[in-house]
Amino acid sequence: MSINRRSFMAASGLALAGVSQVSGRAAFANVPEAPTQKSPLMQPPLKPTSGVDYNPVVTLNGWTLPWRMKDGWKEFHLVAEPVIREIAPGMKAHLWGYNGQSPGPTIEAVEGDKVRIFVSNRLPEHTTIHWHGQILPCGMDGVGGLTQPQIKPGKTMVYEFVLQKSGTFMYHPHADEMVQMAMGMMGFFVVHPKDPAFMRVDRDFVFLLNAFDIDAGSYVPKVNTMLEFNLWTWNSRAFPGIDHLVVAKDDRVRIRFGNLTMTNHPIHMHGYDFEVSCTDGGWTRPESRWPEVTVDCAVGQMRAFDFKATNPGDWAIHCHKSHHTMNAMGHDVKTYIGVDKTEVKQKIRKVVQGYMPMGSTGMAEMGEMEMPLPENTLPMMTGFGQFGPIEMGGMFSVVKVREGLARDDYKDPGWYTFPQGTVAFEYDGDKPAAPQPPAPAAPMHGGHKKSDVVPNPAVKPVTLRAVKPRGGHGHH
Ligand SMILES: [Cu+2]
Repeated sequence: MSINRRSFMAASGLALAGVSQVSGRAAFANVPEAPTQKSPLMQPPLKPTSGVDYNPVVTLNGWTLPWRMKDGWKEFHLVAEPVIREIAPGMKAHLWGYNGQSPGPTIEAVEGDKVRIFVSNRLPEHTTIHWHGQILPCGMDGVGGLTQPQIKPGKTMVYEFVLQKSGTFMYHPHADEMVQMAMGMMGFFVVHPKDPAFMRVDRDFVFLLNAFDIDAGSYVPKVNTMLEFNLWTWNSRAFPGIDHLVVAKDDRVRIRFGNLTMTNHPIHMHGYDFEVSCTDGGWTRPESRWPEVTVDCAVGQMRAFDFKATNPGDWAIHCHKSHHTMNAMGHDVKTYIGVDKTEVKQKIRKVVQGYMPMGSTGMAEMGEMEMPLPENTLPMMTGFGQFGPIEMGGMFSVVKVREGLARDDYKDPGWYTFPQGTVAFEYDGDKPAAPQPPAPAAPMHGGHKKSDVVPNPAVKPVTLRAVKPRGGHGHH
């Protein structure tokens, strides 16, 4: 693990003053180290070495914050600070985050734990942290002005609470929220059950849905944007920069996410049906669950779904809003489908050298186009799979289910090897199994007009029956 340790005390002589102001406990010998993470790639899960056993989560393109035990308290140290985050290879953003990254590190603990979280502020303005979903004393809730004074630049404050229940939580500032969340300040917080067998899974992935508005060629998000974001990200990463979710066949798998953007995201996974097992309010009751293949996550919500990985393959997982699987530029491109742009093109070329009209037959051509982009800008549709361009961006990744992976093996296994004869194939006119186009003038009341139908031994005759609509709710 590439964690650089540093002593925050060495860097800030103000830390202890802040501590004693808030908690009244001047007796701390020191604050815990605040590890930082520079790599934007998934770090191995942090296994518990003492106390209750649990299966640690894996943070897509992220890491888990180490802690120390001190007199029965699990102590963590978050440092709010400016960070540089690679959104995907080829683009870096200047964000705010925690301990070197946006999002901040995942906090993991166990139901019943006493946690003490030091928060040091290295931002140019004050901040706080709200522990979204946690049941805690009001004064630990982190709402600046309402439940505590804000944490001034250079100061450290301490939050202490007992983890009342297990589940899926997150943390984020409750101070100058619009700016601080638009800049990427957030993190995941998982509390494992006291009973190691309860709701246990073999692989447990977590990520936060976030969004940025970064102009082509620039580095800093526009913080006043309300709706027109141009980068839709998971853990501040856009496809093809998002880690794949690597799973061994027959694993019990959980995928958890929380939404800190300004709009909802229907998260869709291919190849499986699944059930929502947990929200930020707690575990769902078994009798409340129903099968889904898409689960909507509204603003400020969290969802976790579970499935058994019985079906090997490379399965897409993505937001189902198609604008959210595009990178920047997507919304500025005009619709040209069906337009003959020859004349327009010549006129524009007189003004803009090398102008290339796009999309008169659709925009798929952009998936493989190599065109000059402004500095620090991701292509709108990108990424290559084993069959060609994937034509995606934004909130898209791949669940890779493979046979024979070792228990903690999260390495990218490469593209799926499809068993022979299981991939959609081109019709070449000689293969009898390919479907026939429907007969154009087939009567609607049973049977085919014999003269129109080409007999095909592989296709069973179909009887079409027109059903009269019944109005109202007469559908069954
Ligand atoms: Cu979305």
